[in-house]
Amino acid sequence: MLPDFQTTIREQHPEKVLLLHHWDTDGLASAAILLDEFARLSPQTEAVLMHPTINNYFLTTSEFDSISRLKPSCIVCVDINFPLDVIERLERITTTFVFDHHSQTAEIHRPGLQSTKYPGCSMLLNDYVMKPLSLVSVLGMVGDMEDRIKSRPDFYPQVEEMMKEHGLTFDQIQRITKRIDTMYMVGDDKGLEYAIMLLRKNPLDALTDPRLSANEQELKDVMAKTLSQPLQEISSLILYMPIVSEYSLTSEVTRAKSQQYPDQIIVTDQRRGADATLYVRRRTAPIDLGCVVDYARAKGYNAGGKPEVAGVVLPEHELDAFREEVFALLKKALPV
Ligand SMILES: [Mn+2]
Repeated sequence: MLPDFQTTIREQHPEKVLLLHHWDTDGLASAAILLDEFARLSPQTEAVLMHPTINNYFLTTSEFDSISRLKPSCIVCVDINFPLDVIERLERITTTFVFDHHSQTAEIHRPGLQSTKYPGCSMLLNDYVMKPLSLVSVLGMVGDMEDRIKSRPDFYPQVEEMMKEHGLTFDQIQRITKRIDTMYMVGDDKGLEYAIMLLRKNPLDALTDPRLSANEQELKDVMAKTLSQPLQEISSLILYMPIVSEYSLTSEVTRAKSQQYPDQIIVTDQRRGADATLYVRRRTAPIDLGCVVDYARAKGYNAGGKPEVAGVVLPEHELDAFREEVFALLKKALPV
């Protein structure tokens, strides 16, 4: 029997819990829900927030070392599709719970809850803790799915319910997620915790928060300049664009381009020091991008995603060769 998360918190009142969360809106909303849960079930428990280095879907040796030194009673991972070996290494430190909706964690059968049925981890957690629906719980799935959430008859009614309750349009809800996402995009590590606290207090504050406004302003010109670049046509179904910026733009640029070209597969990449990130996203193209994740992992790279998106982190000097391999892989997997 796997240990039950709520029972563990409620009955054992762990002294210190490490909460490892993803850096996007879904990860931050999920962390906010869990912090509320700790406060409710075991107020004496100290919850320590931590996230992997932005863009890394793994932990570095020094991050593992600081986790060991922290001596947490248990670890909770939310919305990060860590490879199994990372989870196993965490389990060697202490009991680890995993709450996730990514396909890479779907079959790992760990304490917590893993289910790909959910379009957002925040919604998965909301159901898990059996709380009444909240704005925070729908924000994660709007952040992850954007307007595609409208085509989920099993989950869009929950978004509509929150729109009604808070007098918001869908665009305003989406705007909250976009503004929250600026924190990781500008690389503001401390700001992630600030955003979690803002979500716990009142997610509507995100619409006017000055710190988020400053981020948004900062990113506006960079994004516009990047998005105005032409895409390179690799084939009729594959479009590619390299991104050059000091900010993390791959995910956001790829989303925007995918919206603009819904029938094509968008491939982007960005170099950051010794590493590079490669992103692939599709909307209607009949392909499960898990094939890119599997391929990258077989090469020893860190990779994760869902059927419609794949993200890979790899050594910068291997990017050019790997990108060509991804193009070949996509061409082979697509129907002619
Ligand atoms: Mn997510």
